[in-house]
Amino acid sequence: FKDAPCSGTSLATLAEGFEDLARKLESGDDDLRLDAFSYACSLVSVLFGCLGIAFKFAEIEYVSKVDELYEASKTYDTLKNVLDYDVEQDTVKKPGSHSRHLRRVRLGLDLIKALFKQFLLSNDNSLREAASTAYAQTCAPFHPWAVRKAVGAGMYALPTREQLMLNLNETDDSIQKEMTRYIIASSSIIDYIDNLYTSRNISLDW
Ligand code: 1PZ
Repeated sequence: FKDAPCSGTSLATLAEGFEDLARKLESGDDDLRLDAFSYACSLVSVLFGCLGIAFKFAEIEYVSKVDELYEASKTYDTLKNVLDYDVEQDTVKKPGSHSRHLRRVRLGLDLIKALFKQFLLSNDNSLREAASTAYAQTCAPFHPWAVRKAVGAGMYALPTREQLMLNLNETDDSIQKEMTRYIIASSSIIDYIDNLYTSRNISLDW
């Protein structure tokens, strides 16, 4: 995943990646390819460099799951193939299964979406409120106590809003534009993934 074509900032590349996926769905292709999906997910990496050392474990956690899904794309063409295989084997929620990884990566995409939304709602120079709210809305309900505690502690080490914009090489206007693009595009991908589970009678309470 190292050589992403870069037409603008990395945040623009991230937004583009998810818009590409969303366009595929819009054009009536409802069988998303796993390689294309994991490529878009890998573009999130731009954010990790900006978060500081406290979130190194979030990076390791997220990246290893995306990498594993990319490896799986050599065996399974599409997201549906992954779900169908795990349903058949009764391994959807099994630790380490592709369907479980997909669910976890989807949590990460939703966290970023919520974070961008909070970022756009407030002018606070500290990102702690925005990040805490986003985490509470998305991942926290599915994380054990120890993980929630560690994330809470890491929130004190976040960069400021100004530092984040500087790191991402964005202005007030451009960051608003790119975050909005990601929020819209990722929403349809998140809904699509949720539907893969619910349409197979798998609840989303895990
Ligand atoms: C400025 C932005 C600040 C946002 C900070 C939010 C940080 C969230 C940190 C999340 C840490 C996840 C730690 C590990 C969780 C694991 O217990 C679970 C279960 O894994 P399994 O049992 O299936 O092996 N893993 C997950 O839920 C994956 C969630 C990935 C979240 C990655 C964060 C992505 C992006 C943040 C970047 C802005």
